[in-house]
Amino acid sequence: MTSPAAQAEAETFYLKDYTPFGFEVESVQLTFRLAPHATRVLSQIRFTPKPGAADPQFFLHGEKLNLISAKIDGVAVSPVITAEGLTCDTPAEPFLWEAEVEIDPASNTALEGLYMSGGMYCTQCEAEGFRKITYYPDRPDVMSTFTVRIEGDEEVLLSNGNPVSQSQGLAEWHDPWPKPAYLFALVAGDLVNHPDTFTTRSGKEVELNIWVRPGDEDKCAFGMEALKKSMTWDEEAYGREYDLDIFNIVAVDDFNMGAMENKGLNVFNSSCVLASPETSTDANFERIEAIIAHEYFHNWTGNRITCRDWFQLCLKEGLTVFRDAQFTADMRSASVKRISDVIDLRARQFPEDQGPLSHPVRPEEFQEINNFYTATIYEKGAEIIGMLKRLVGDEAYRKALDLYFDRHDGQACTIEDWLQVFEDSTGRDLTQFKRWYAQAGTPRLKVAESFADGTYTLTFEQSTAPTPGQPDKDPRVIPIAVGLLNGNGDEVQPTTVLEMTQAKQSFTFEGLASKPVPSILREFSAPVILERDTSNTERAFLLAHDSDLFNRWEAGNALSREARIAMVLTGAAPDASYLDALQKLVRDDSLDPAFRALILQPPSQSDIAQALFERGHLPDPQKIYDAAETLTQTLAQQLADSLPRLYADTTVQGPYQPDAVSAGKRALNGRILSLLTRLDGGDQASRQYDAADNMTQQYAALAALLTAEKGTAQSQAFYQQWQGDRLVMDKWFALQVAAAPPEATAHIASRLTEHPLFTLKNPNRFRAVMGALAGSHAGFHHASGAGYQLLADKLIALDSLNPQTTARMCTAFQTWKRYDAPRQALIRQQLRRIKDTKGLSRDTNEMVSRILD
Ligand code: 0A1
Ligand code: ZN
Repeated sequence: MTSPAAQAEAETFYLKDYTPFGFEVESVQLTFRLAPHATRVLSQIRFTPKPGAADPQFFLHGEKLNLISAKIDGVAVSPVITAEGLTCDTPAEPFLWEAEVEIDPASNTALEGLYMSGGMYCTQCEAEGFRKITYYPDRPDVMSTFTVRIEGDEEVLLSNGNPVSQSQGLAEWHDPWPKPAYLFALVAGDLVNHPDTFTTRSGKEVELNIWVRPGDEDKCAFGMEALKKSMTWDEEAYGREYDLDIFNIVAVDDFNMGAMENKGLNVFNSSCVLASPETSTDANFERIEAIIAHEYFHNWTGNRITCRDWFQLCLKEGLTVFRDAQFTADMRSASVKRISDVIDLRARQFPEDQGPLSHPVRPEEFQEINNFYTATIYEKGAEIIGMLKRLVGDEAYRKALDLYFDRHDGQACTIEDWLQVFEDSTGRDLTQFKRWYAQAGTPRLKVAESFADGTYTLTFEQSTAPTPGQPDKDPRVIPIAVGLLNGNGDEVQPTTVLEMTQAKQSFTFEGLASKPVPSILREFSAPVILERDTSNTERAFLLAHDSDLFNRWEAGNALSREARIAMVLTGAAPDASYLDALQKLVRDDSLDPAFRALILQPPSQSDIAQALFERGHLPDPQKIYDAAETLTQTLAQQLADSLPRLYADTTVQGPYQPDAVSAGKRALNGRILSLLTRLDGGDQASRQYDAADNMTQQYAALAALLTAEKGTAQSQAFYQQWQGDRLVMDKWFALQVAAAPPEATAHIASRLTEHPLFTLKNPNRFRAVMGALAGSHAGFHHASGAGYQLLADKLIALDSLNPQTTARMCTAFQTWKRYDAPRQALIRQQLRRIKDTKGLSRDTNEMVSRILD
């Protein structure tokens, strides 16, 4: 156990200190003798010293390993061992390192390295888990081929690459593609598979499998189709083919993240791969399709070309998120995907970028890399690539990517390598653009306009507030997509991309008959906060006429936000023109139902709190909640006459299909049902609950009922029906917390943590309850402080079992400085209590310290 004083001195790693490893790893041969509490791992690794290496020390990472023996060229050696690894004298010539270690997967609750989940063995090595399996230079720039022998009683024994031999109790795998250790994987269990095949465009036949626990085999078909679609899409959109004889996916119940792209052996949180109409909602289906695509796309962007060091994480993650977003846009509706992504960016990345955890997309220092798998690295990283593509154009983007794959295949690269490819293939100088990677914080973009003699001028001013360690910011390159509309709503200037490079810059449009209405930042062409003095009339005009669907939604979103803010600040009634505009859109059958559902989705209460804070008001979570309730109630009443018909028109008939069109209709139908439930006492929702033959409708009905403080019987029935299904039970746990009124949220969450099916050991279950608590704005921030206290209690309890999930959940506190002094005091008290916990993990200590700063 580390003392709090020792934690404060946790080592910080710096990008500027990068030094290559002093040895080449020629080959890795591993043997696993599996046993739950005493697995033996034998390694045979061929090292070649690099002549003239800057760091000639032979250091192998290793944590919590019991070293049984170590040999160099067959002769026993006695390395110097510390908590982080070992060092040893080595020959000046190539040599063979052999070690045997013992590890205890059954006691590994941190779910990093080799662990057990539901009786099966599995691994998670990103970012630094391999060092918990054996001694190794566990850094992404050390790449080697791996041969793996697994000895175990389990029916299925899997590792990376292609199978070499399989027999009872033994399997051997060889991965011909050199890879870093973080992509290593091993799975062993009594699993069943859903098999298929895929023929690549050059005619190579690939065996595909989704491996699951017996009983889950009927939940694999959708994931398999998503995998095949992803393989085809990557060939067509990026010219990338799969490169092994086999591609395995395994579903695991206990997993810290969504999924992991291990070479040829992707490991998935079961919630991100298992799907059936009866147990999964439309949102689950869409997410599963996107995550399968994401992990598959990593095969090129991450695996074939990997990161030199973890500071470059966005190199693989930003690009792969960007690619999976393109895929989803192609498979479903591009504008709906863009709107959903921006909602998510604002909900998760903007608060991070504007608070104490703000960091550059390419950070320059960290203590615990696991804390940097953030919305900034992933989602803002993807936004940067979107901007780059917009600036250079589609064709040049594709050419640059071809060059990237050609030039860097098999390498561990940096952001400099990535940008160089664009510079070389387009002739552009990207020095200023690179600031997007180096500077943290969300830029604000102020807009002013003028019109004279047919010339319309837009003047933009950019600024970024200081962020931790970065007091001053330089202007960035901002692509601003703009269109202009005349007073009839016709487009007089189609979308054009203005390239802003200065702190303040004007752009003119000539030859206009009258002052136009601008549609600025179409498709959300840059991750910035637009500040413009504009009227609700103009917003309503754009909501009705803009040809850019994103900006149409944005106008509606702004109207809704302003209506709520006015209600909170002045107690005003809901804005009538906003309600009118909304009603028109909801009834407009020419619009995509998925888009109409998004228009009906109110801005989150946390967004309203942030907007109030930015305007100099202390957000009162209860008032924000009350305003949201009143607005929804008023909308329901105004739409009262048309709701039954709208409900009937949007009800999808026939057997459930998870396609985007049906899902969009059901999304709208669900919104209408929740409005209807406010008026009919829950009759329609109860009927829907009883008749539902799919989880989307069953869940929507239960959610509508519980939110209206009804549905006790249905909730019990749901429990009876689904108590044996882990993933559905996560929904049951989460929904009760999410639907609770603010004063009861913490109490209900607390009660659920006493439920026999609650466990700290399963991250999905923990997140279901505690994530729902943190996500319930008014409930979590209830003035009693009960929400803060409960979360802190559970984080303290979880930390000694699973530091990674604990640390991630600490982000619930990151917005604390928005709130009033009493709430800040309550939160500070809980953060201090966590920080003072004896033996606190490095992960959690880093997060809490940064949030408190
Ligand atoms: N690379 C995976 C996600 C992942 C990241 C970190 C992990 O442990 C710290 C585990 C998984 C992805 O992007 O899908
Ligand atoms: Zn990823």
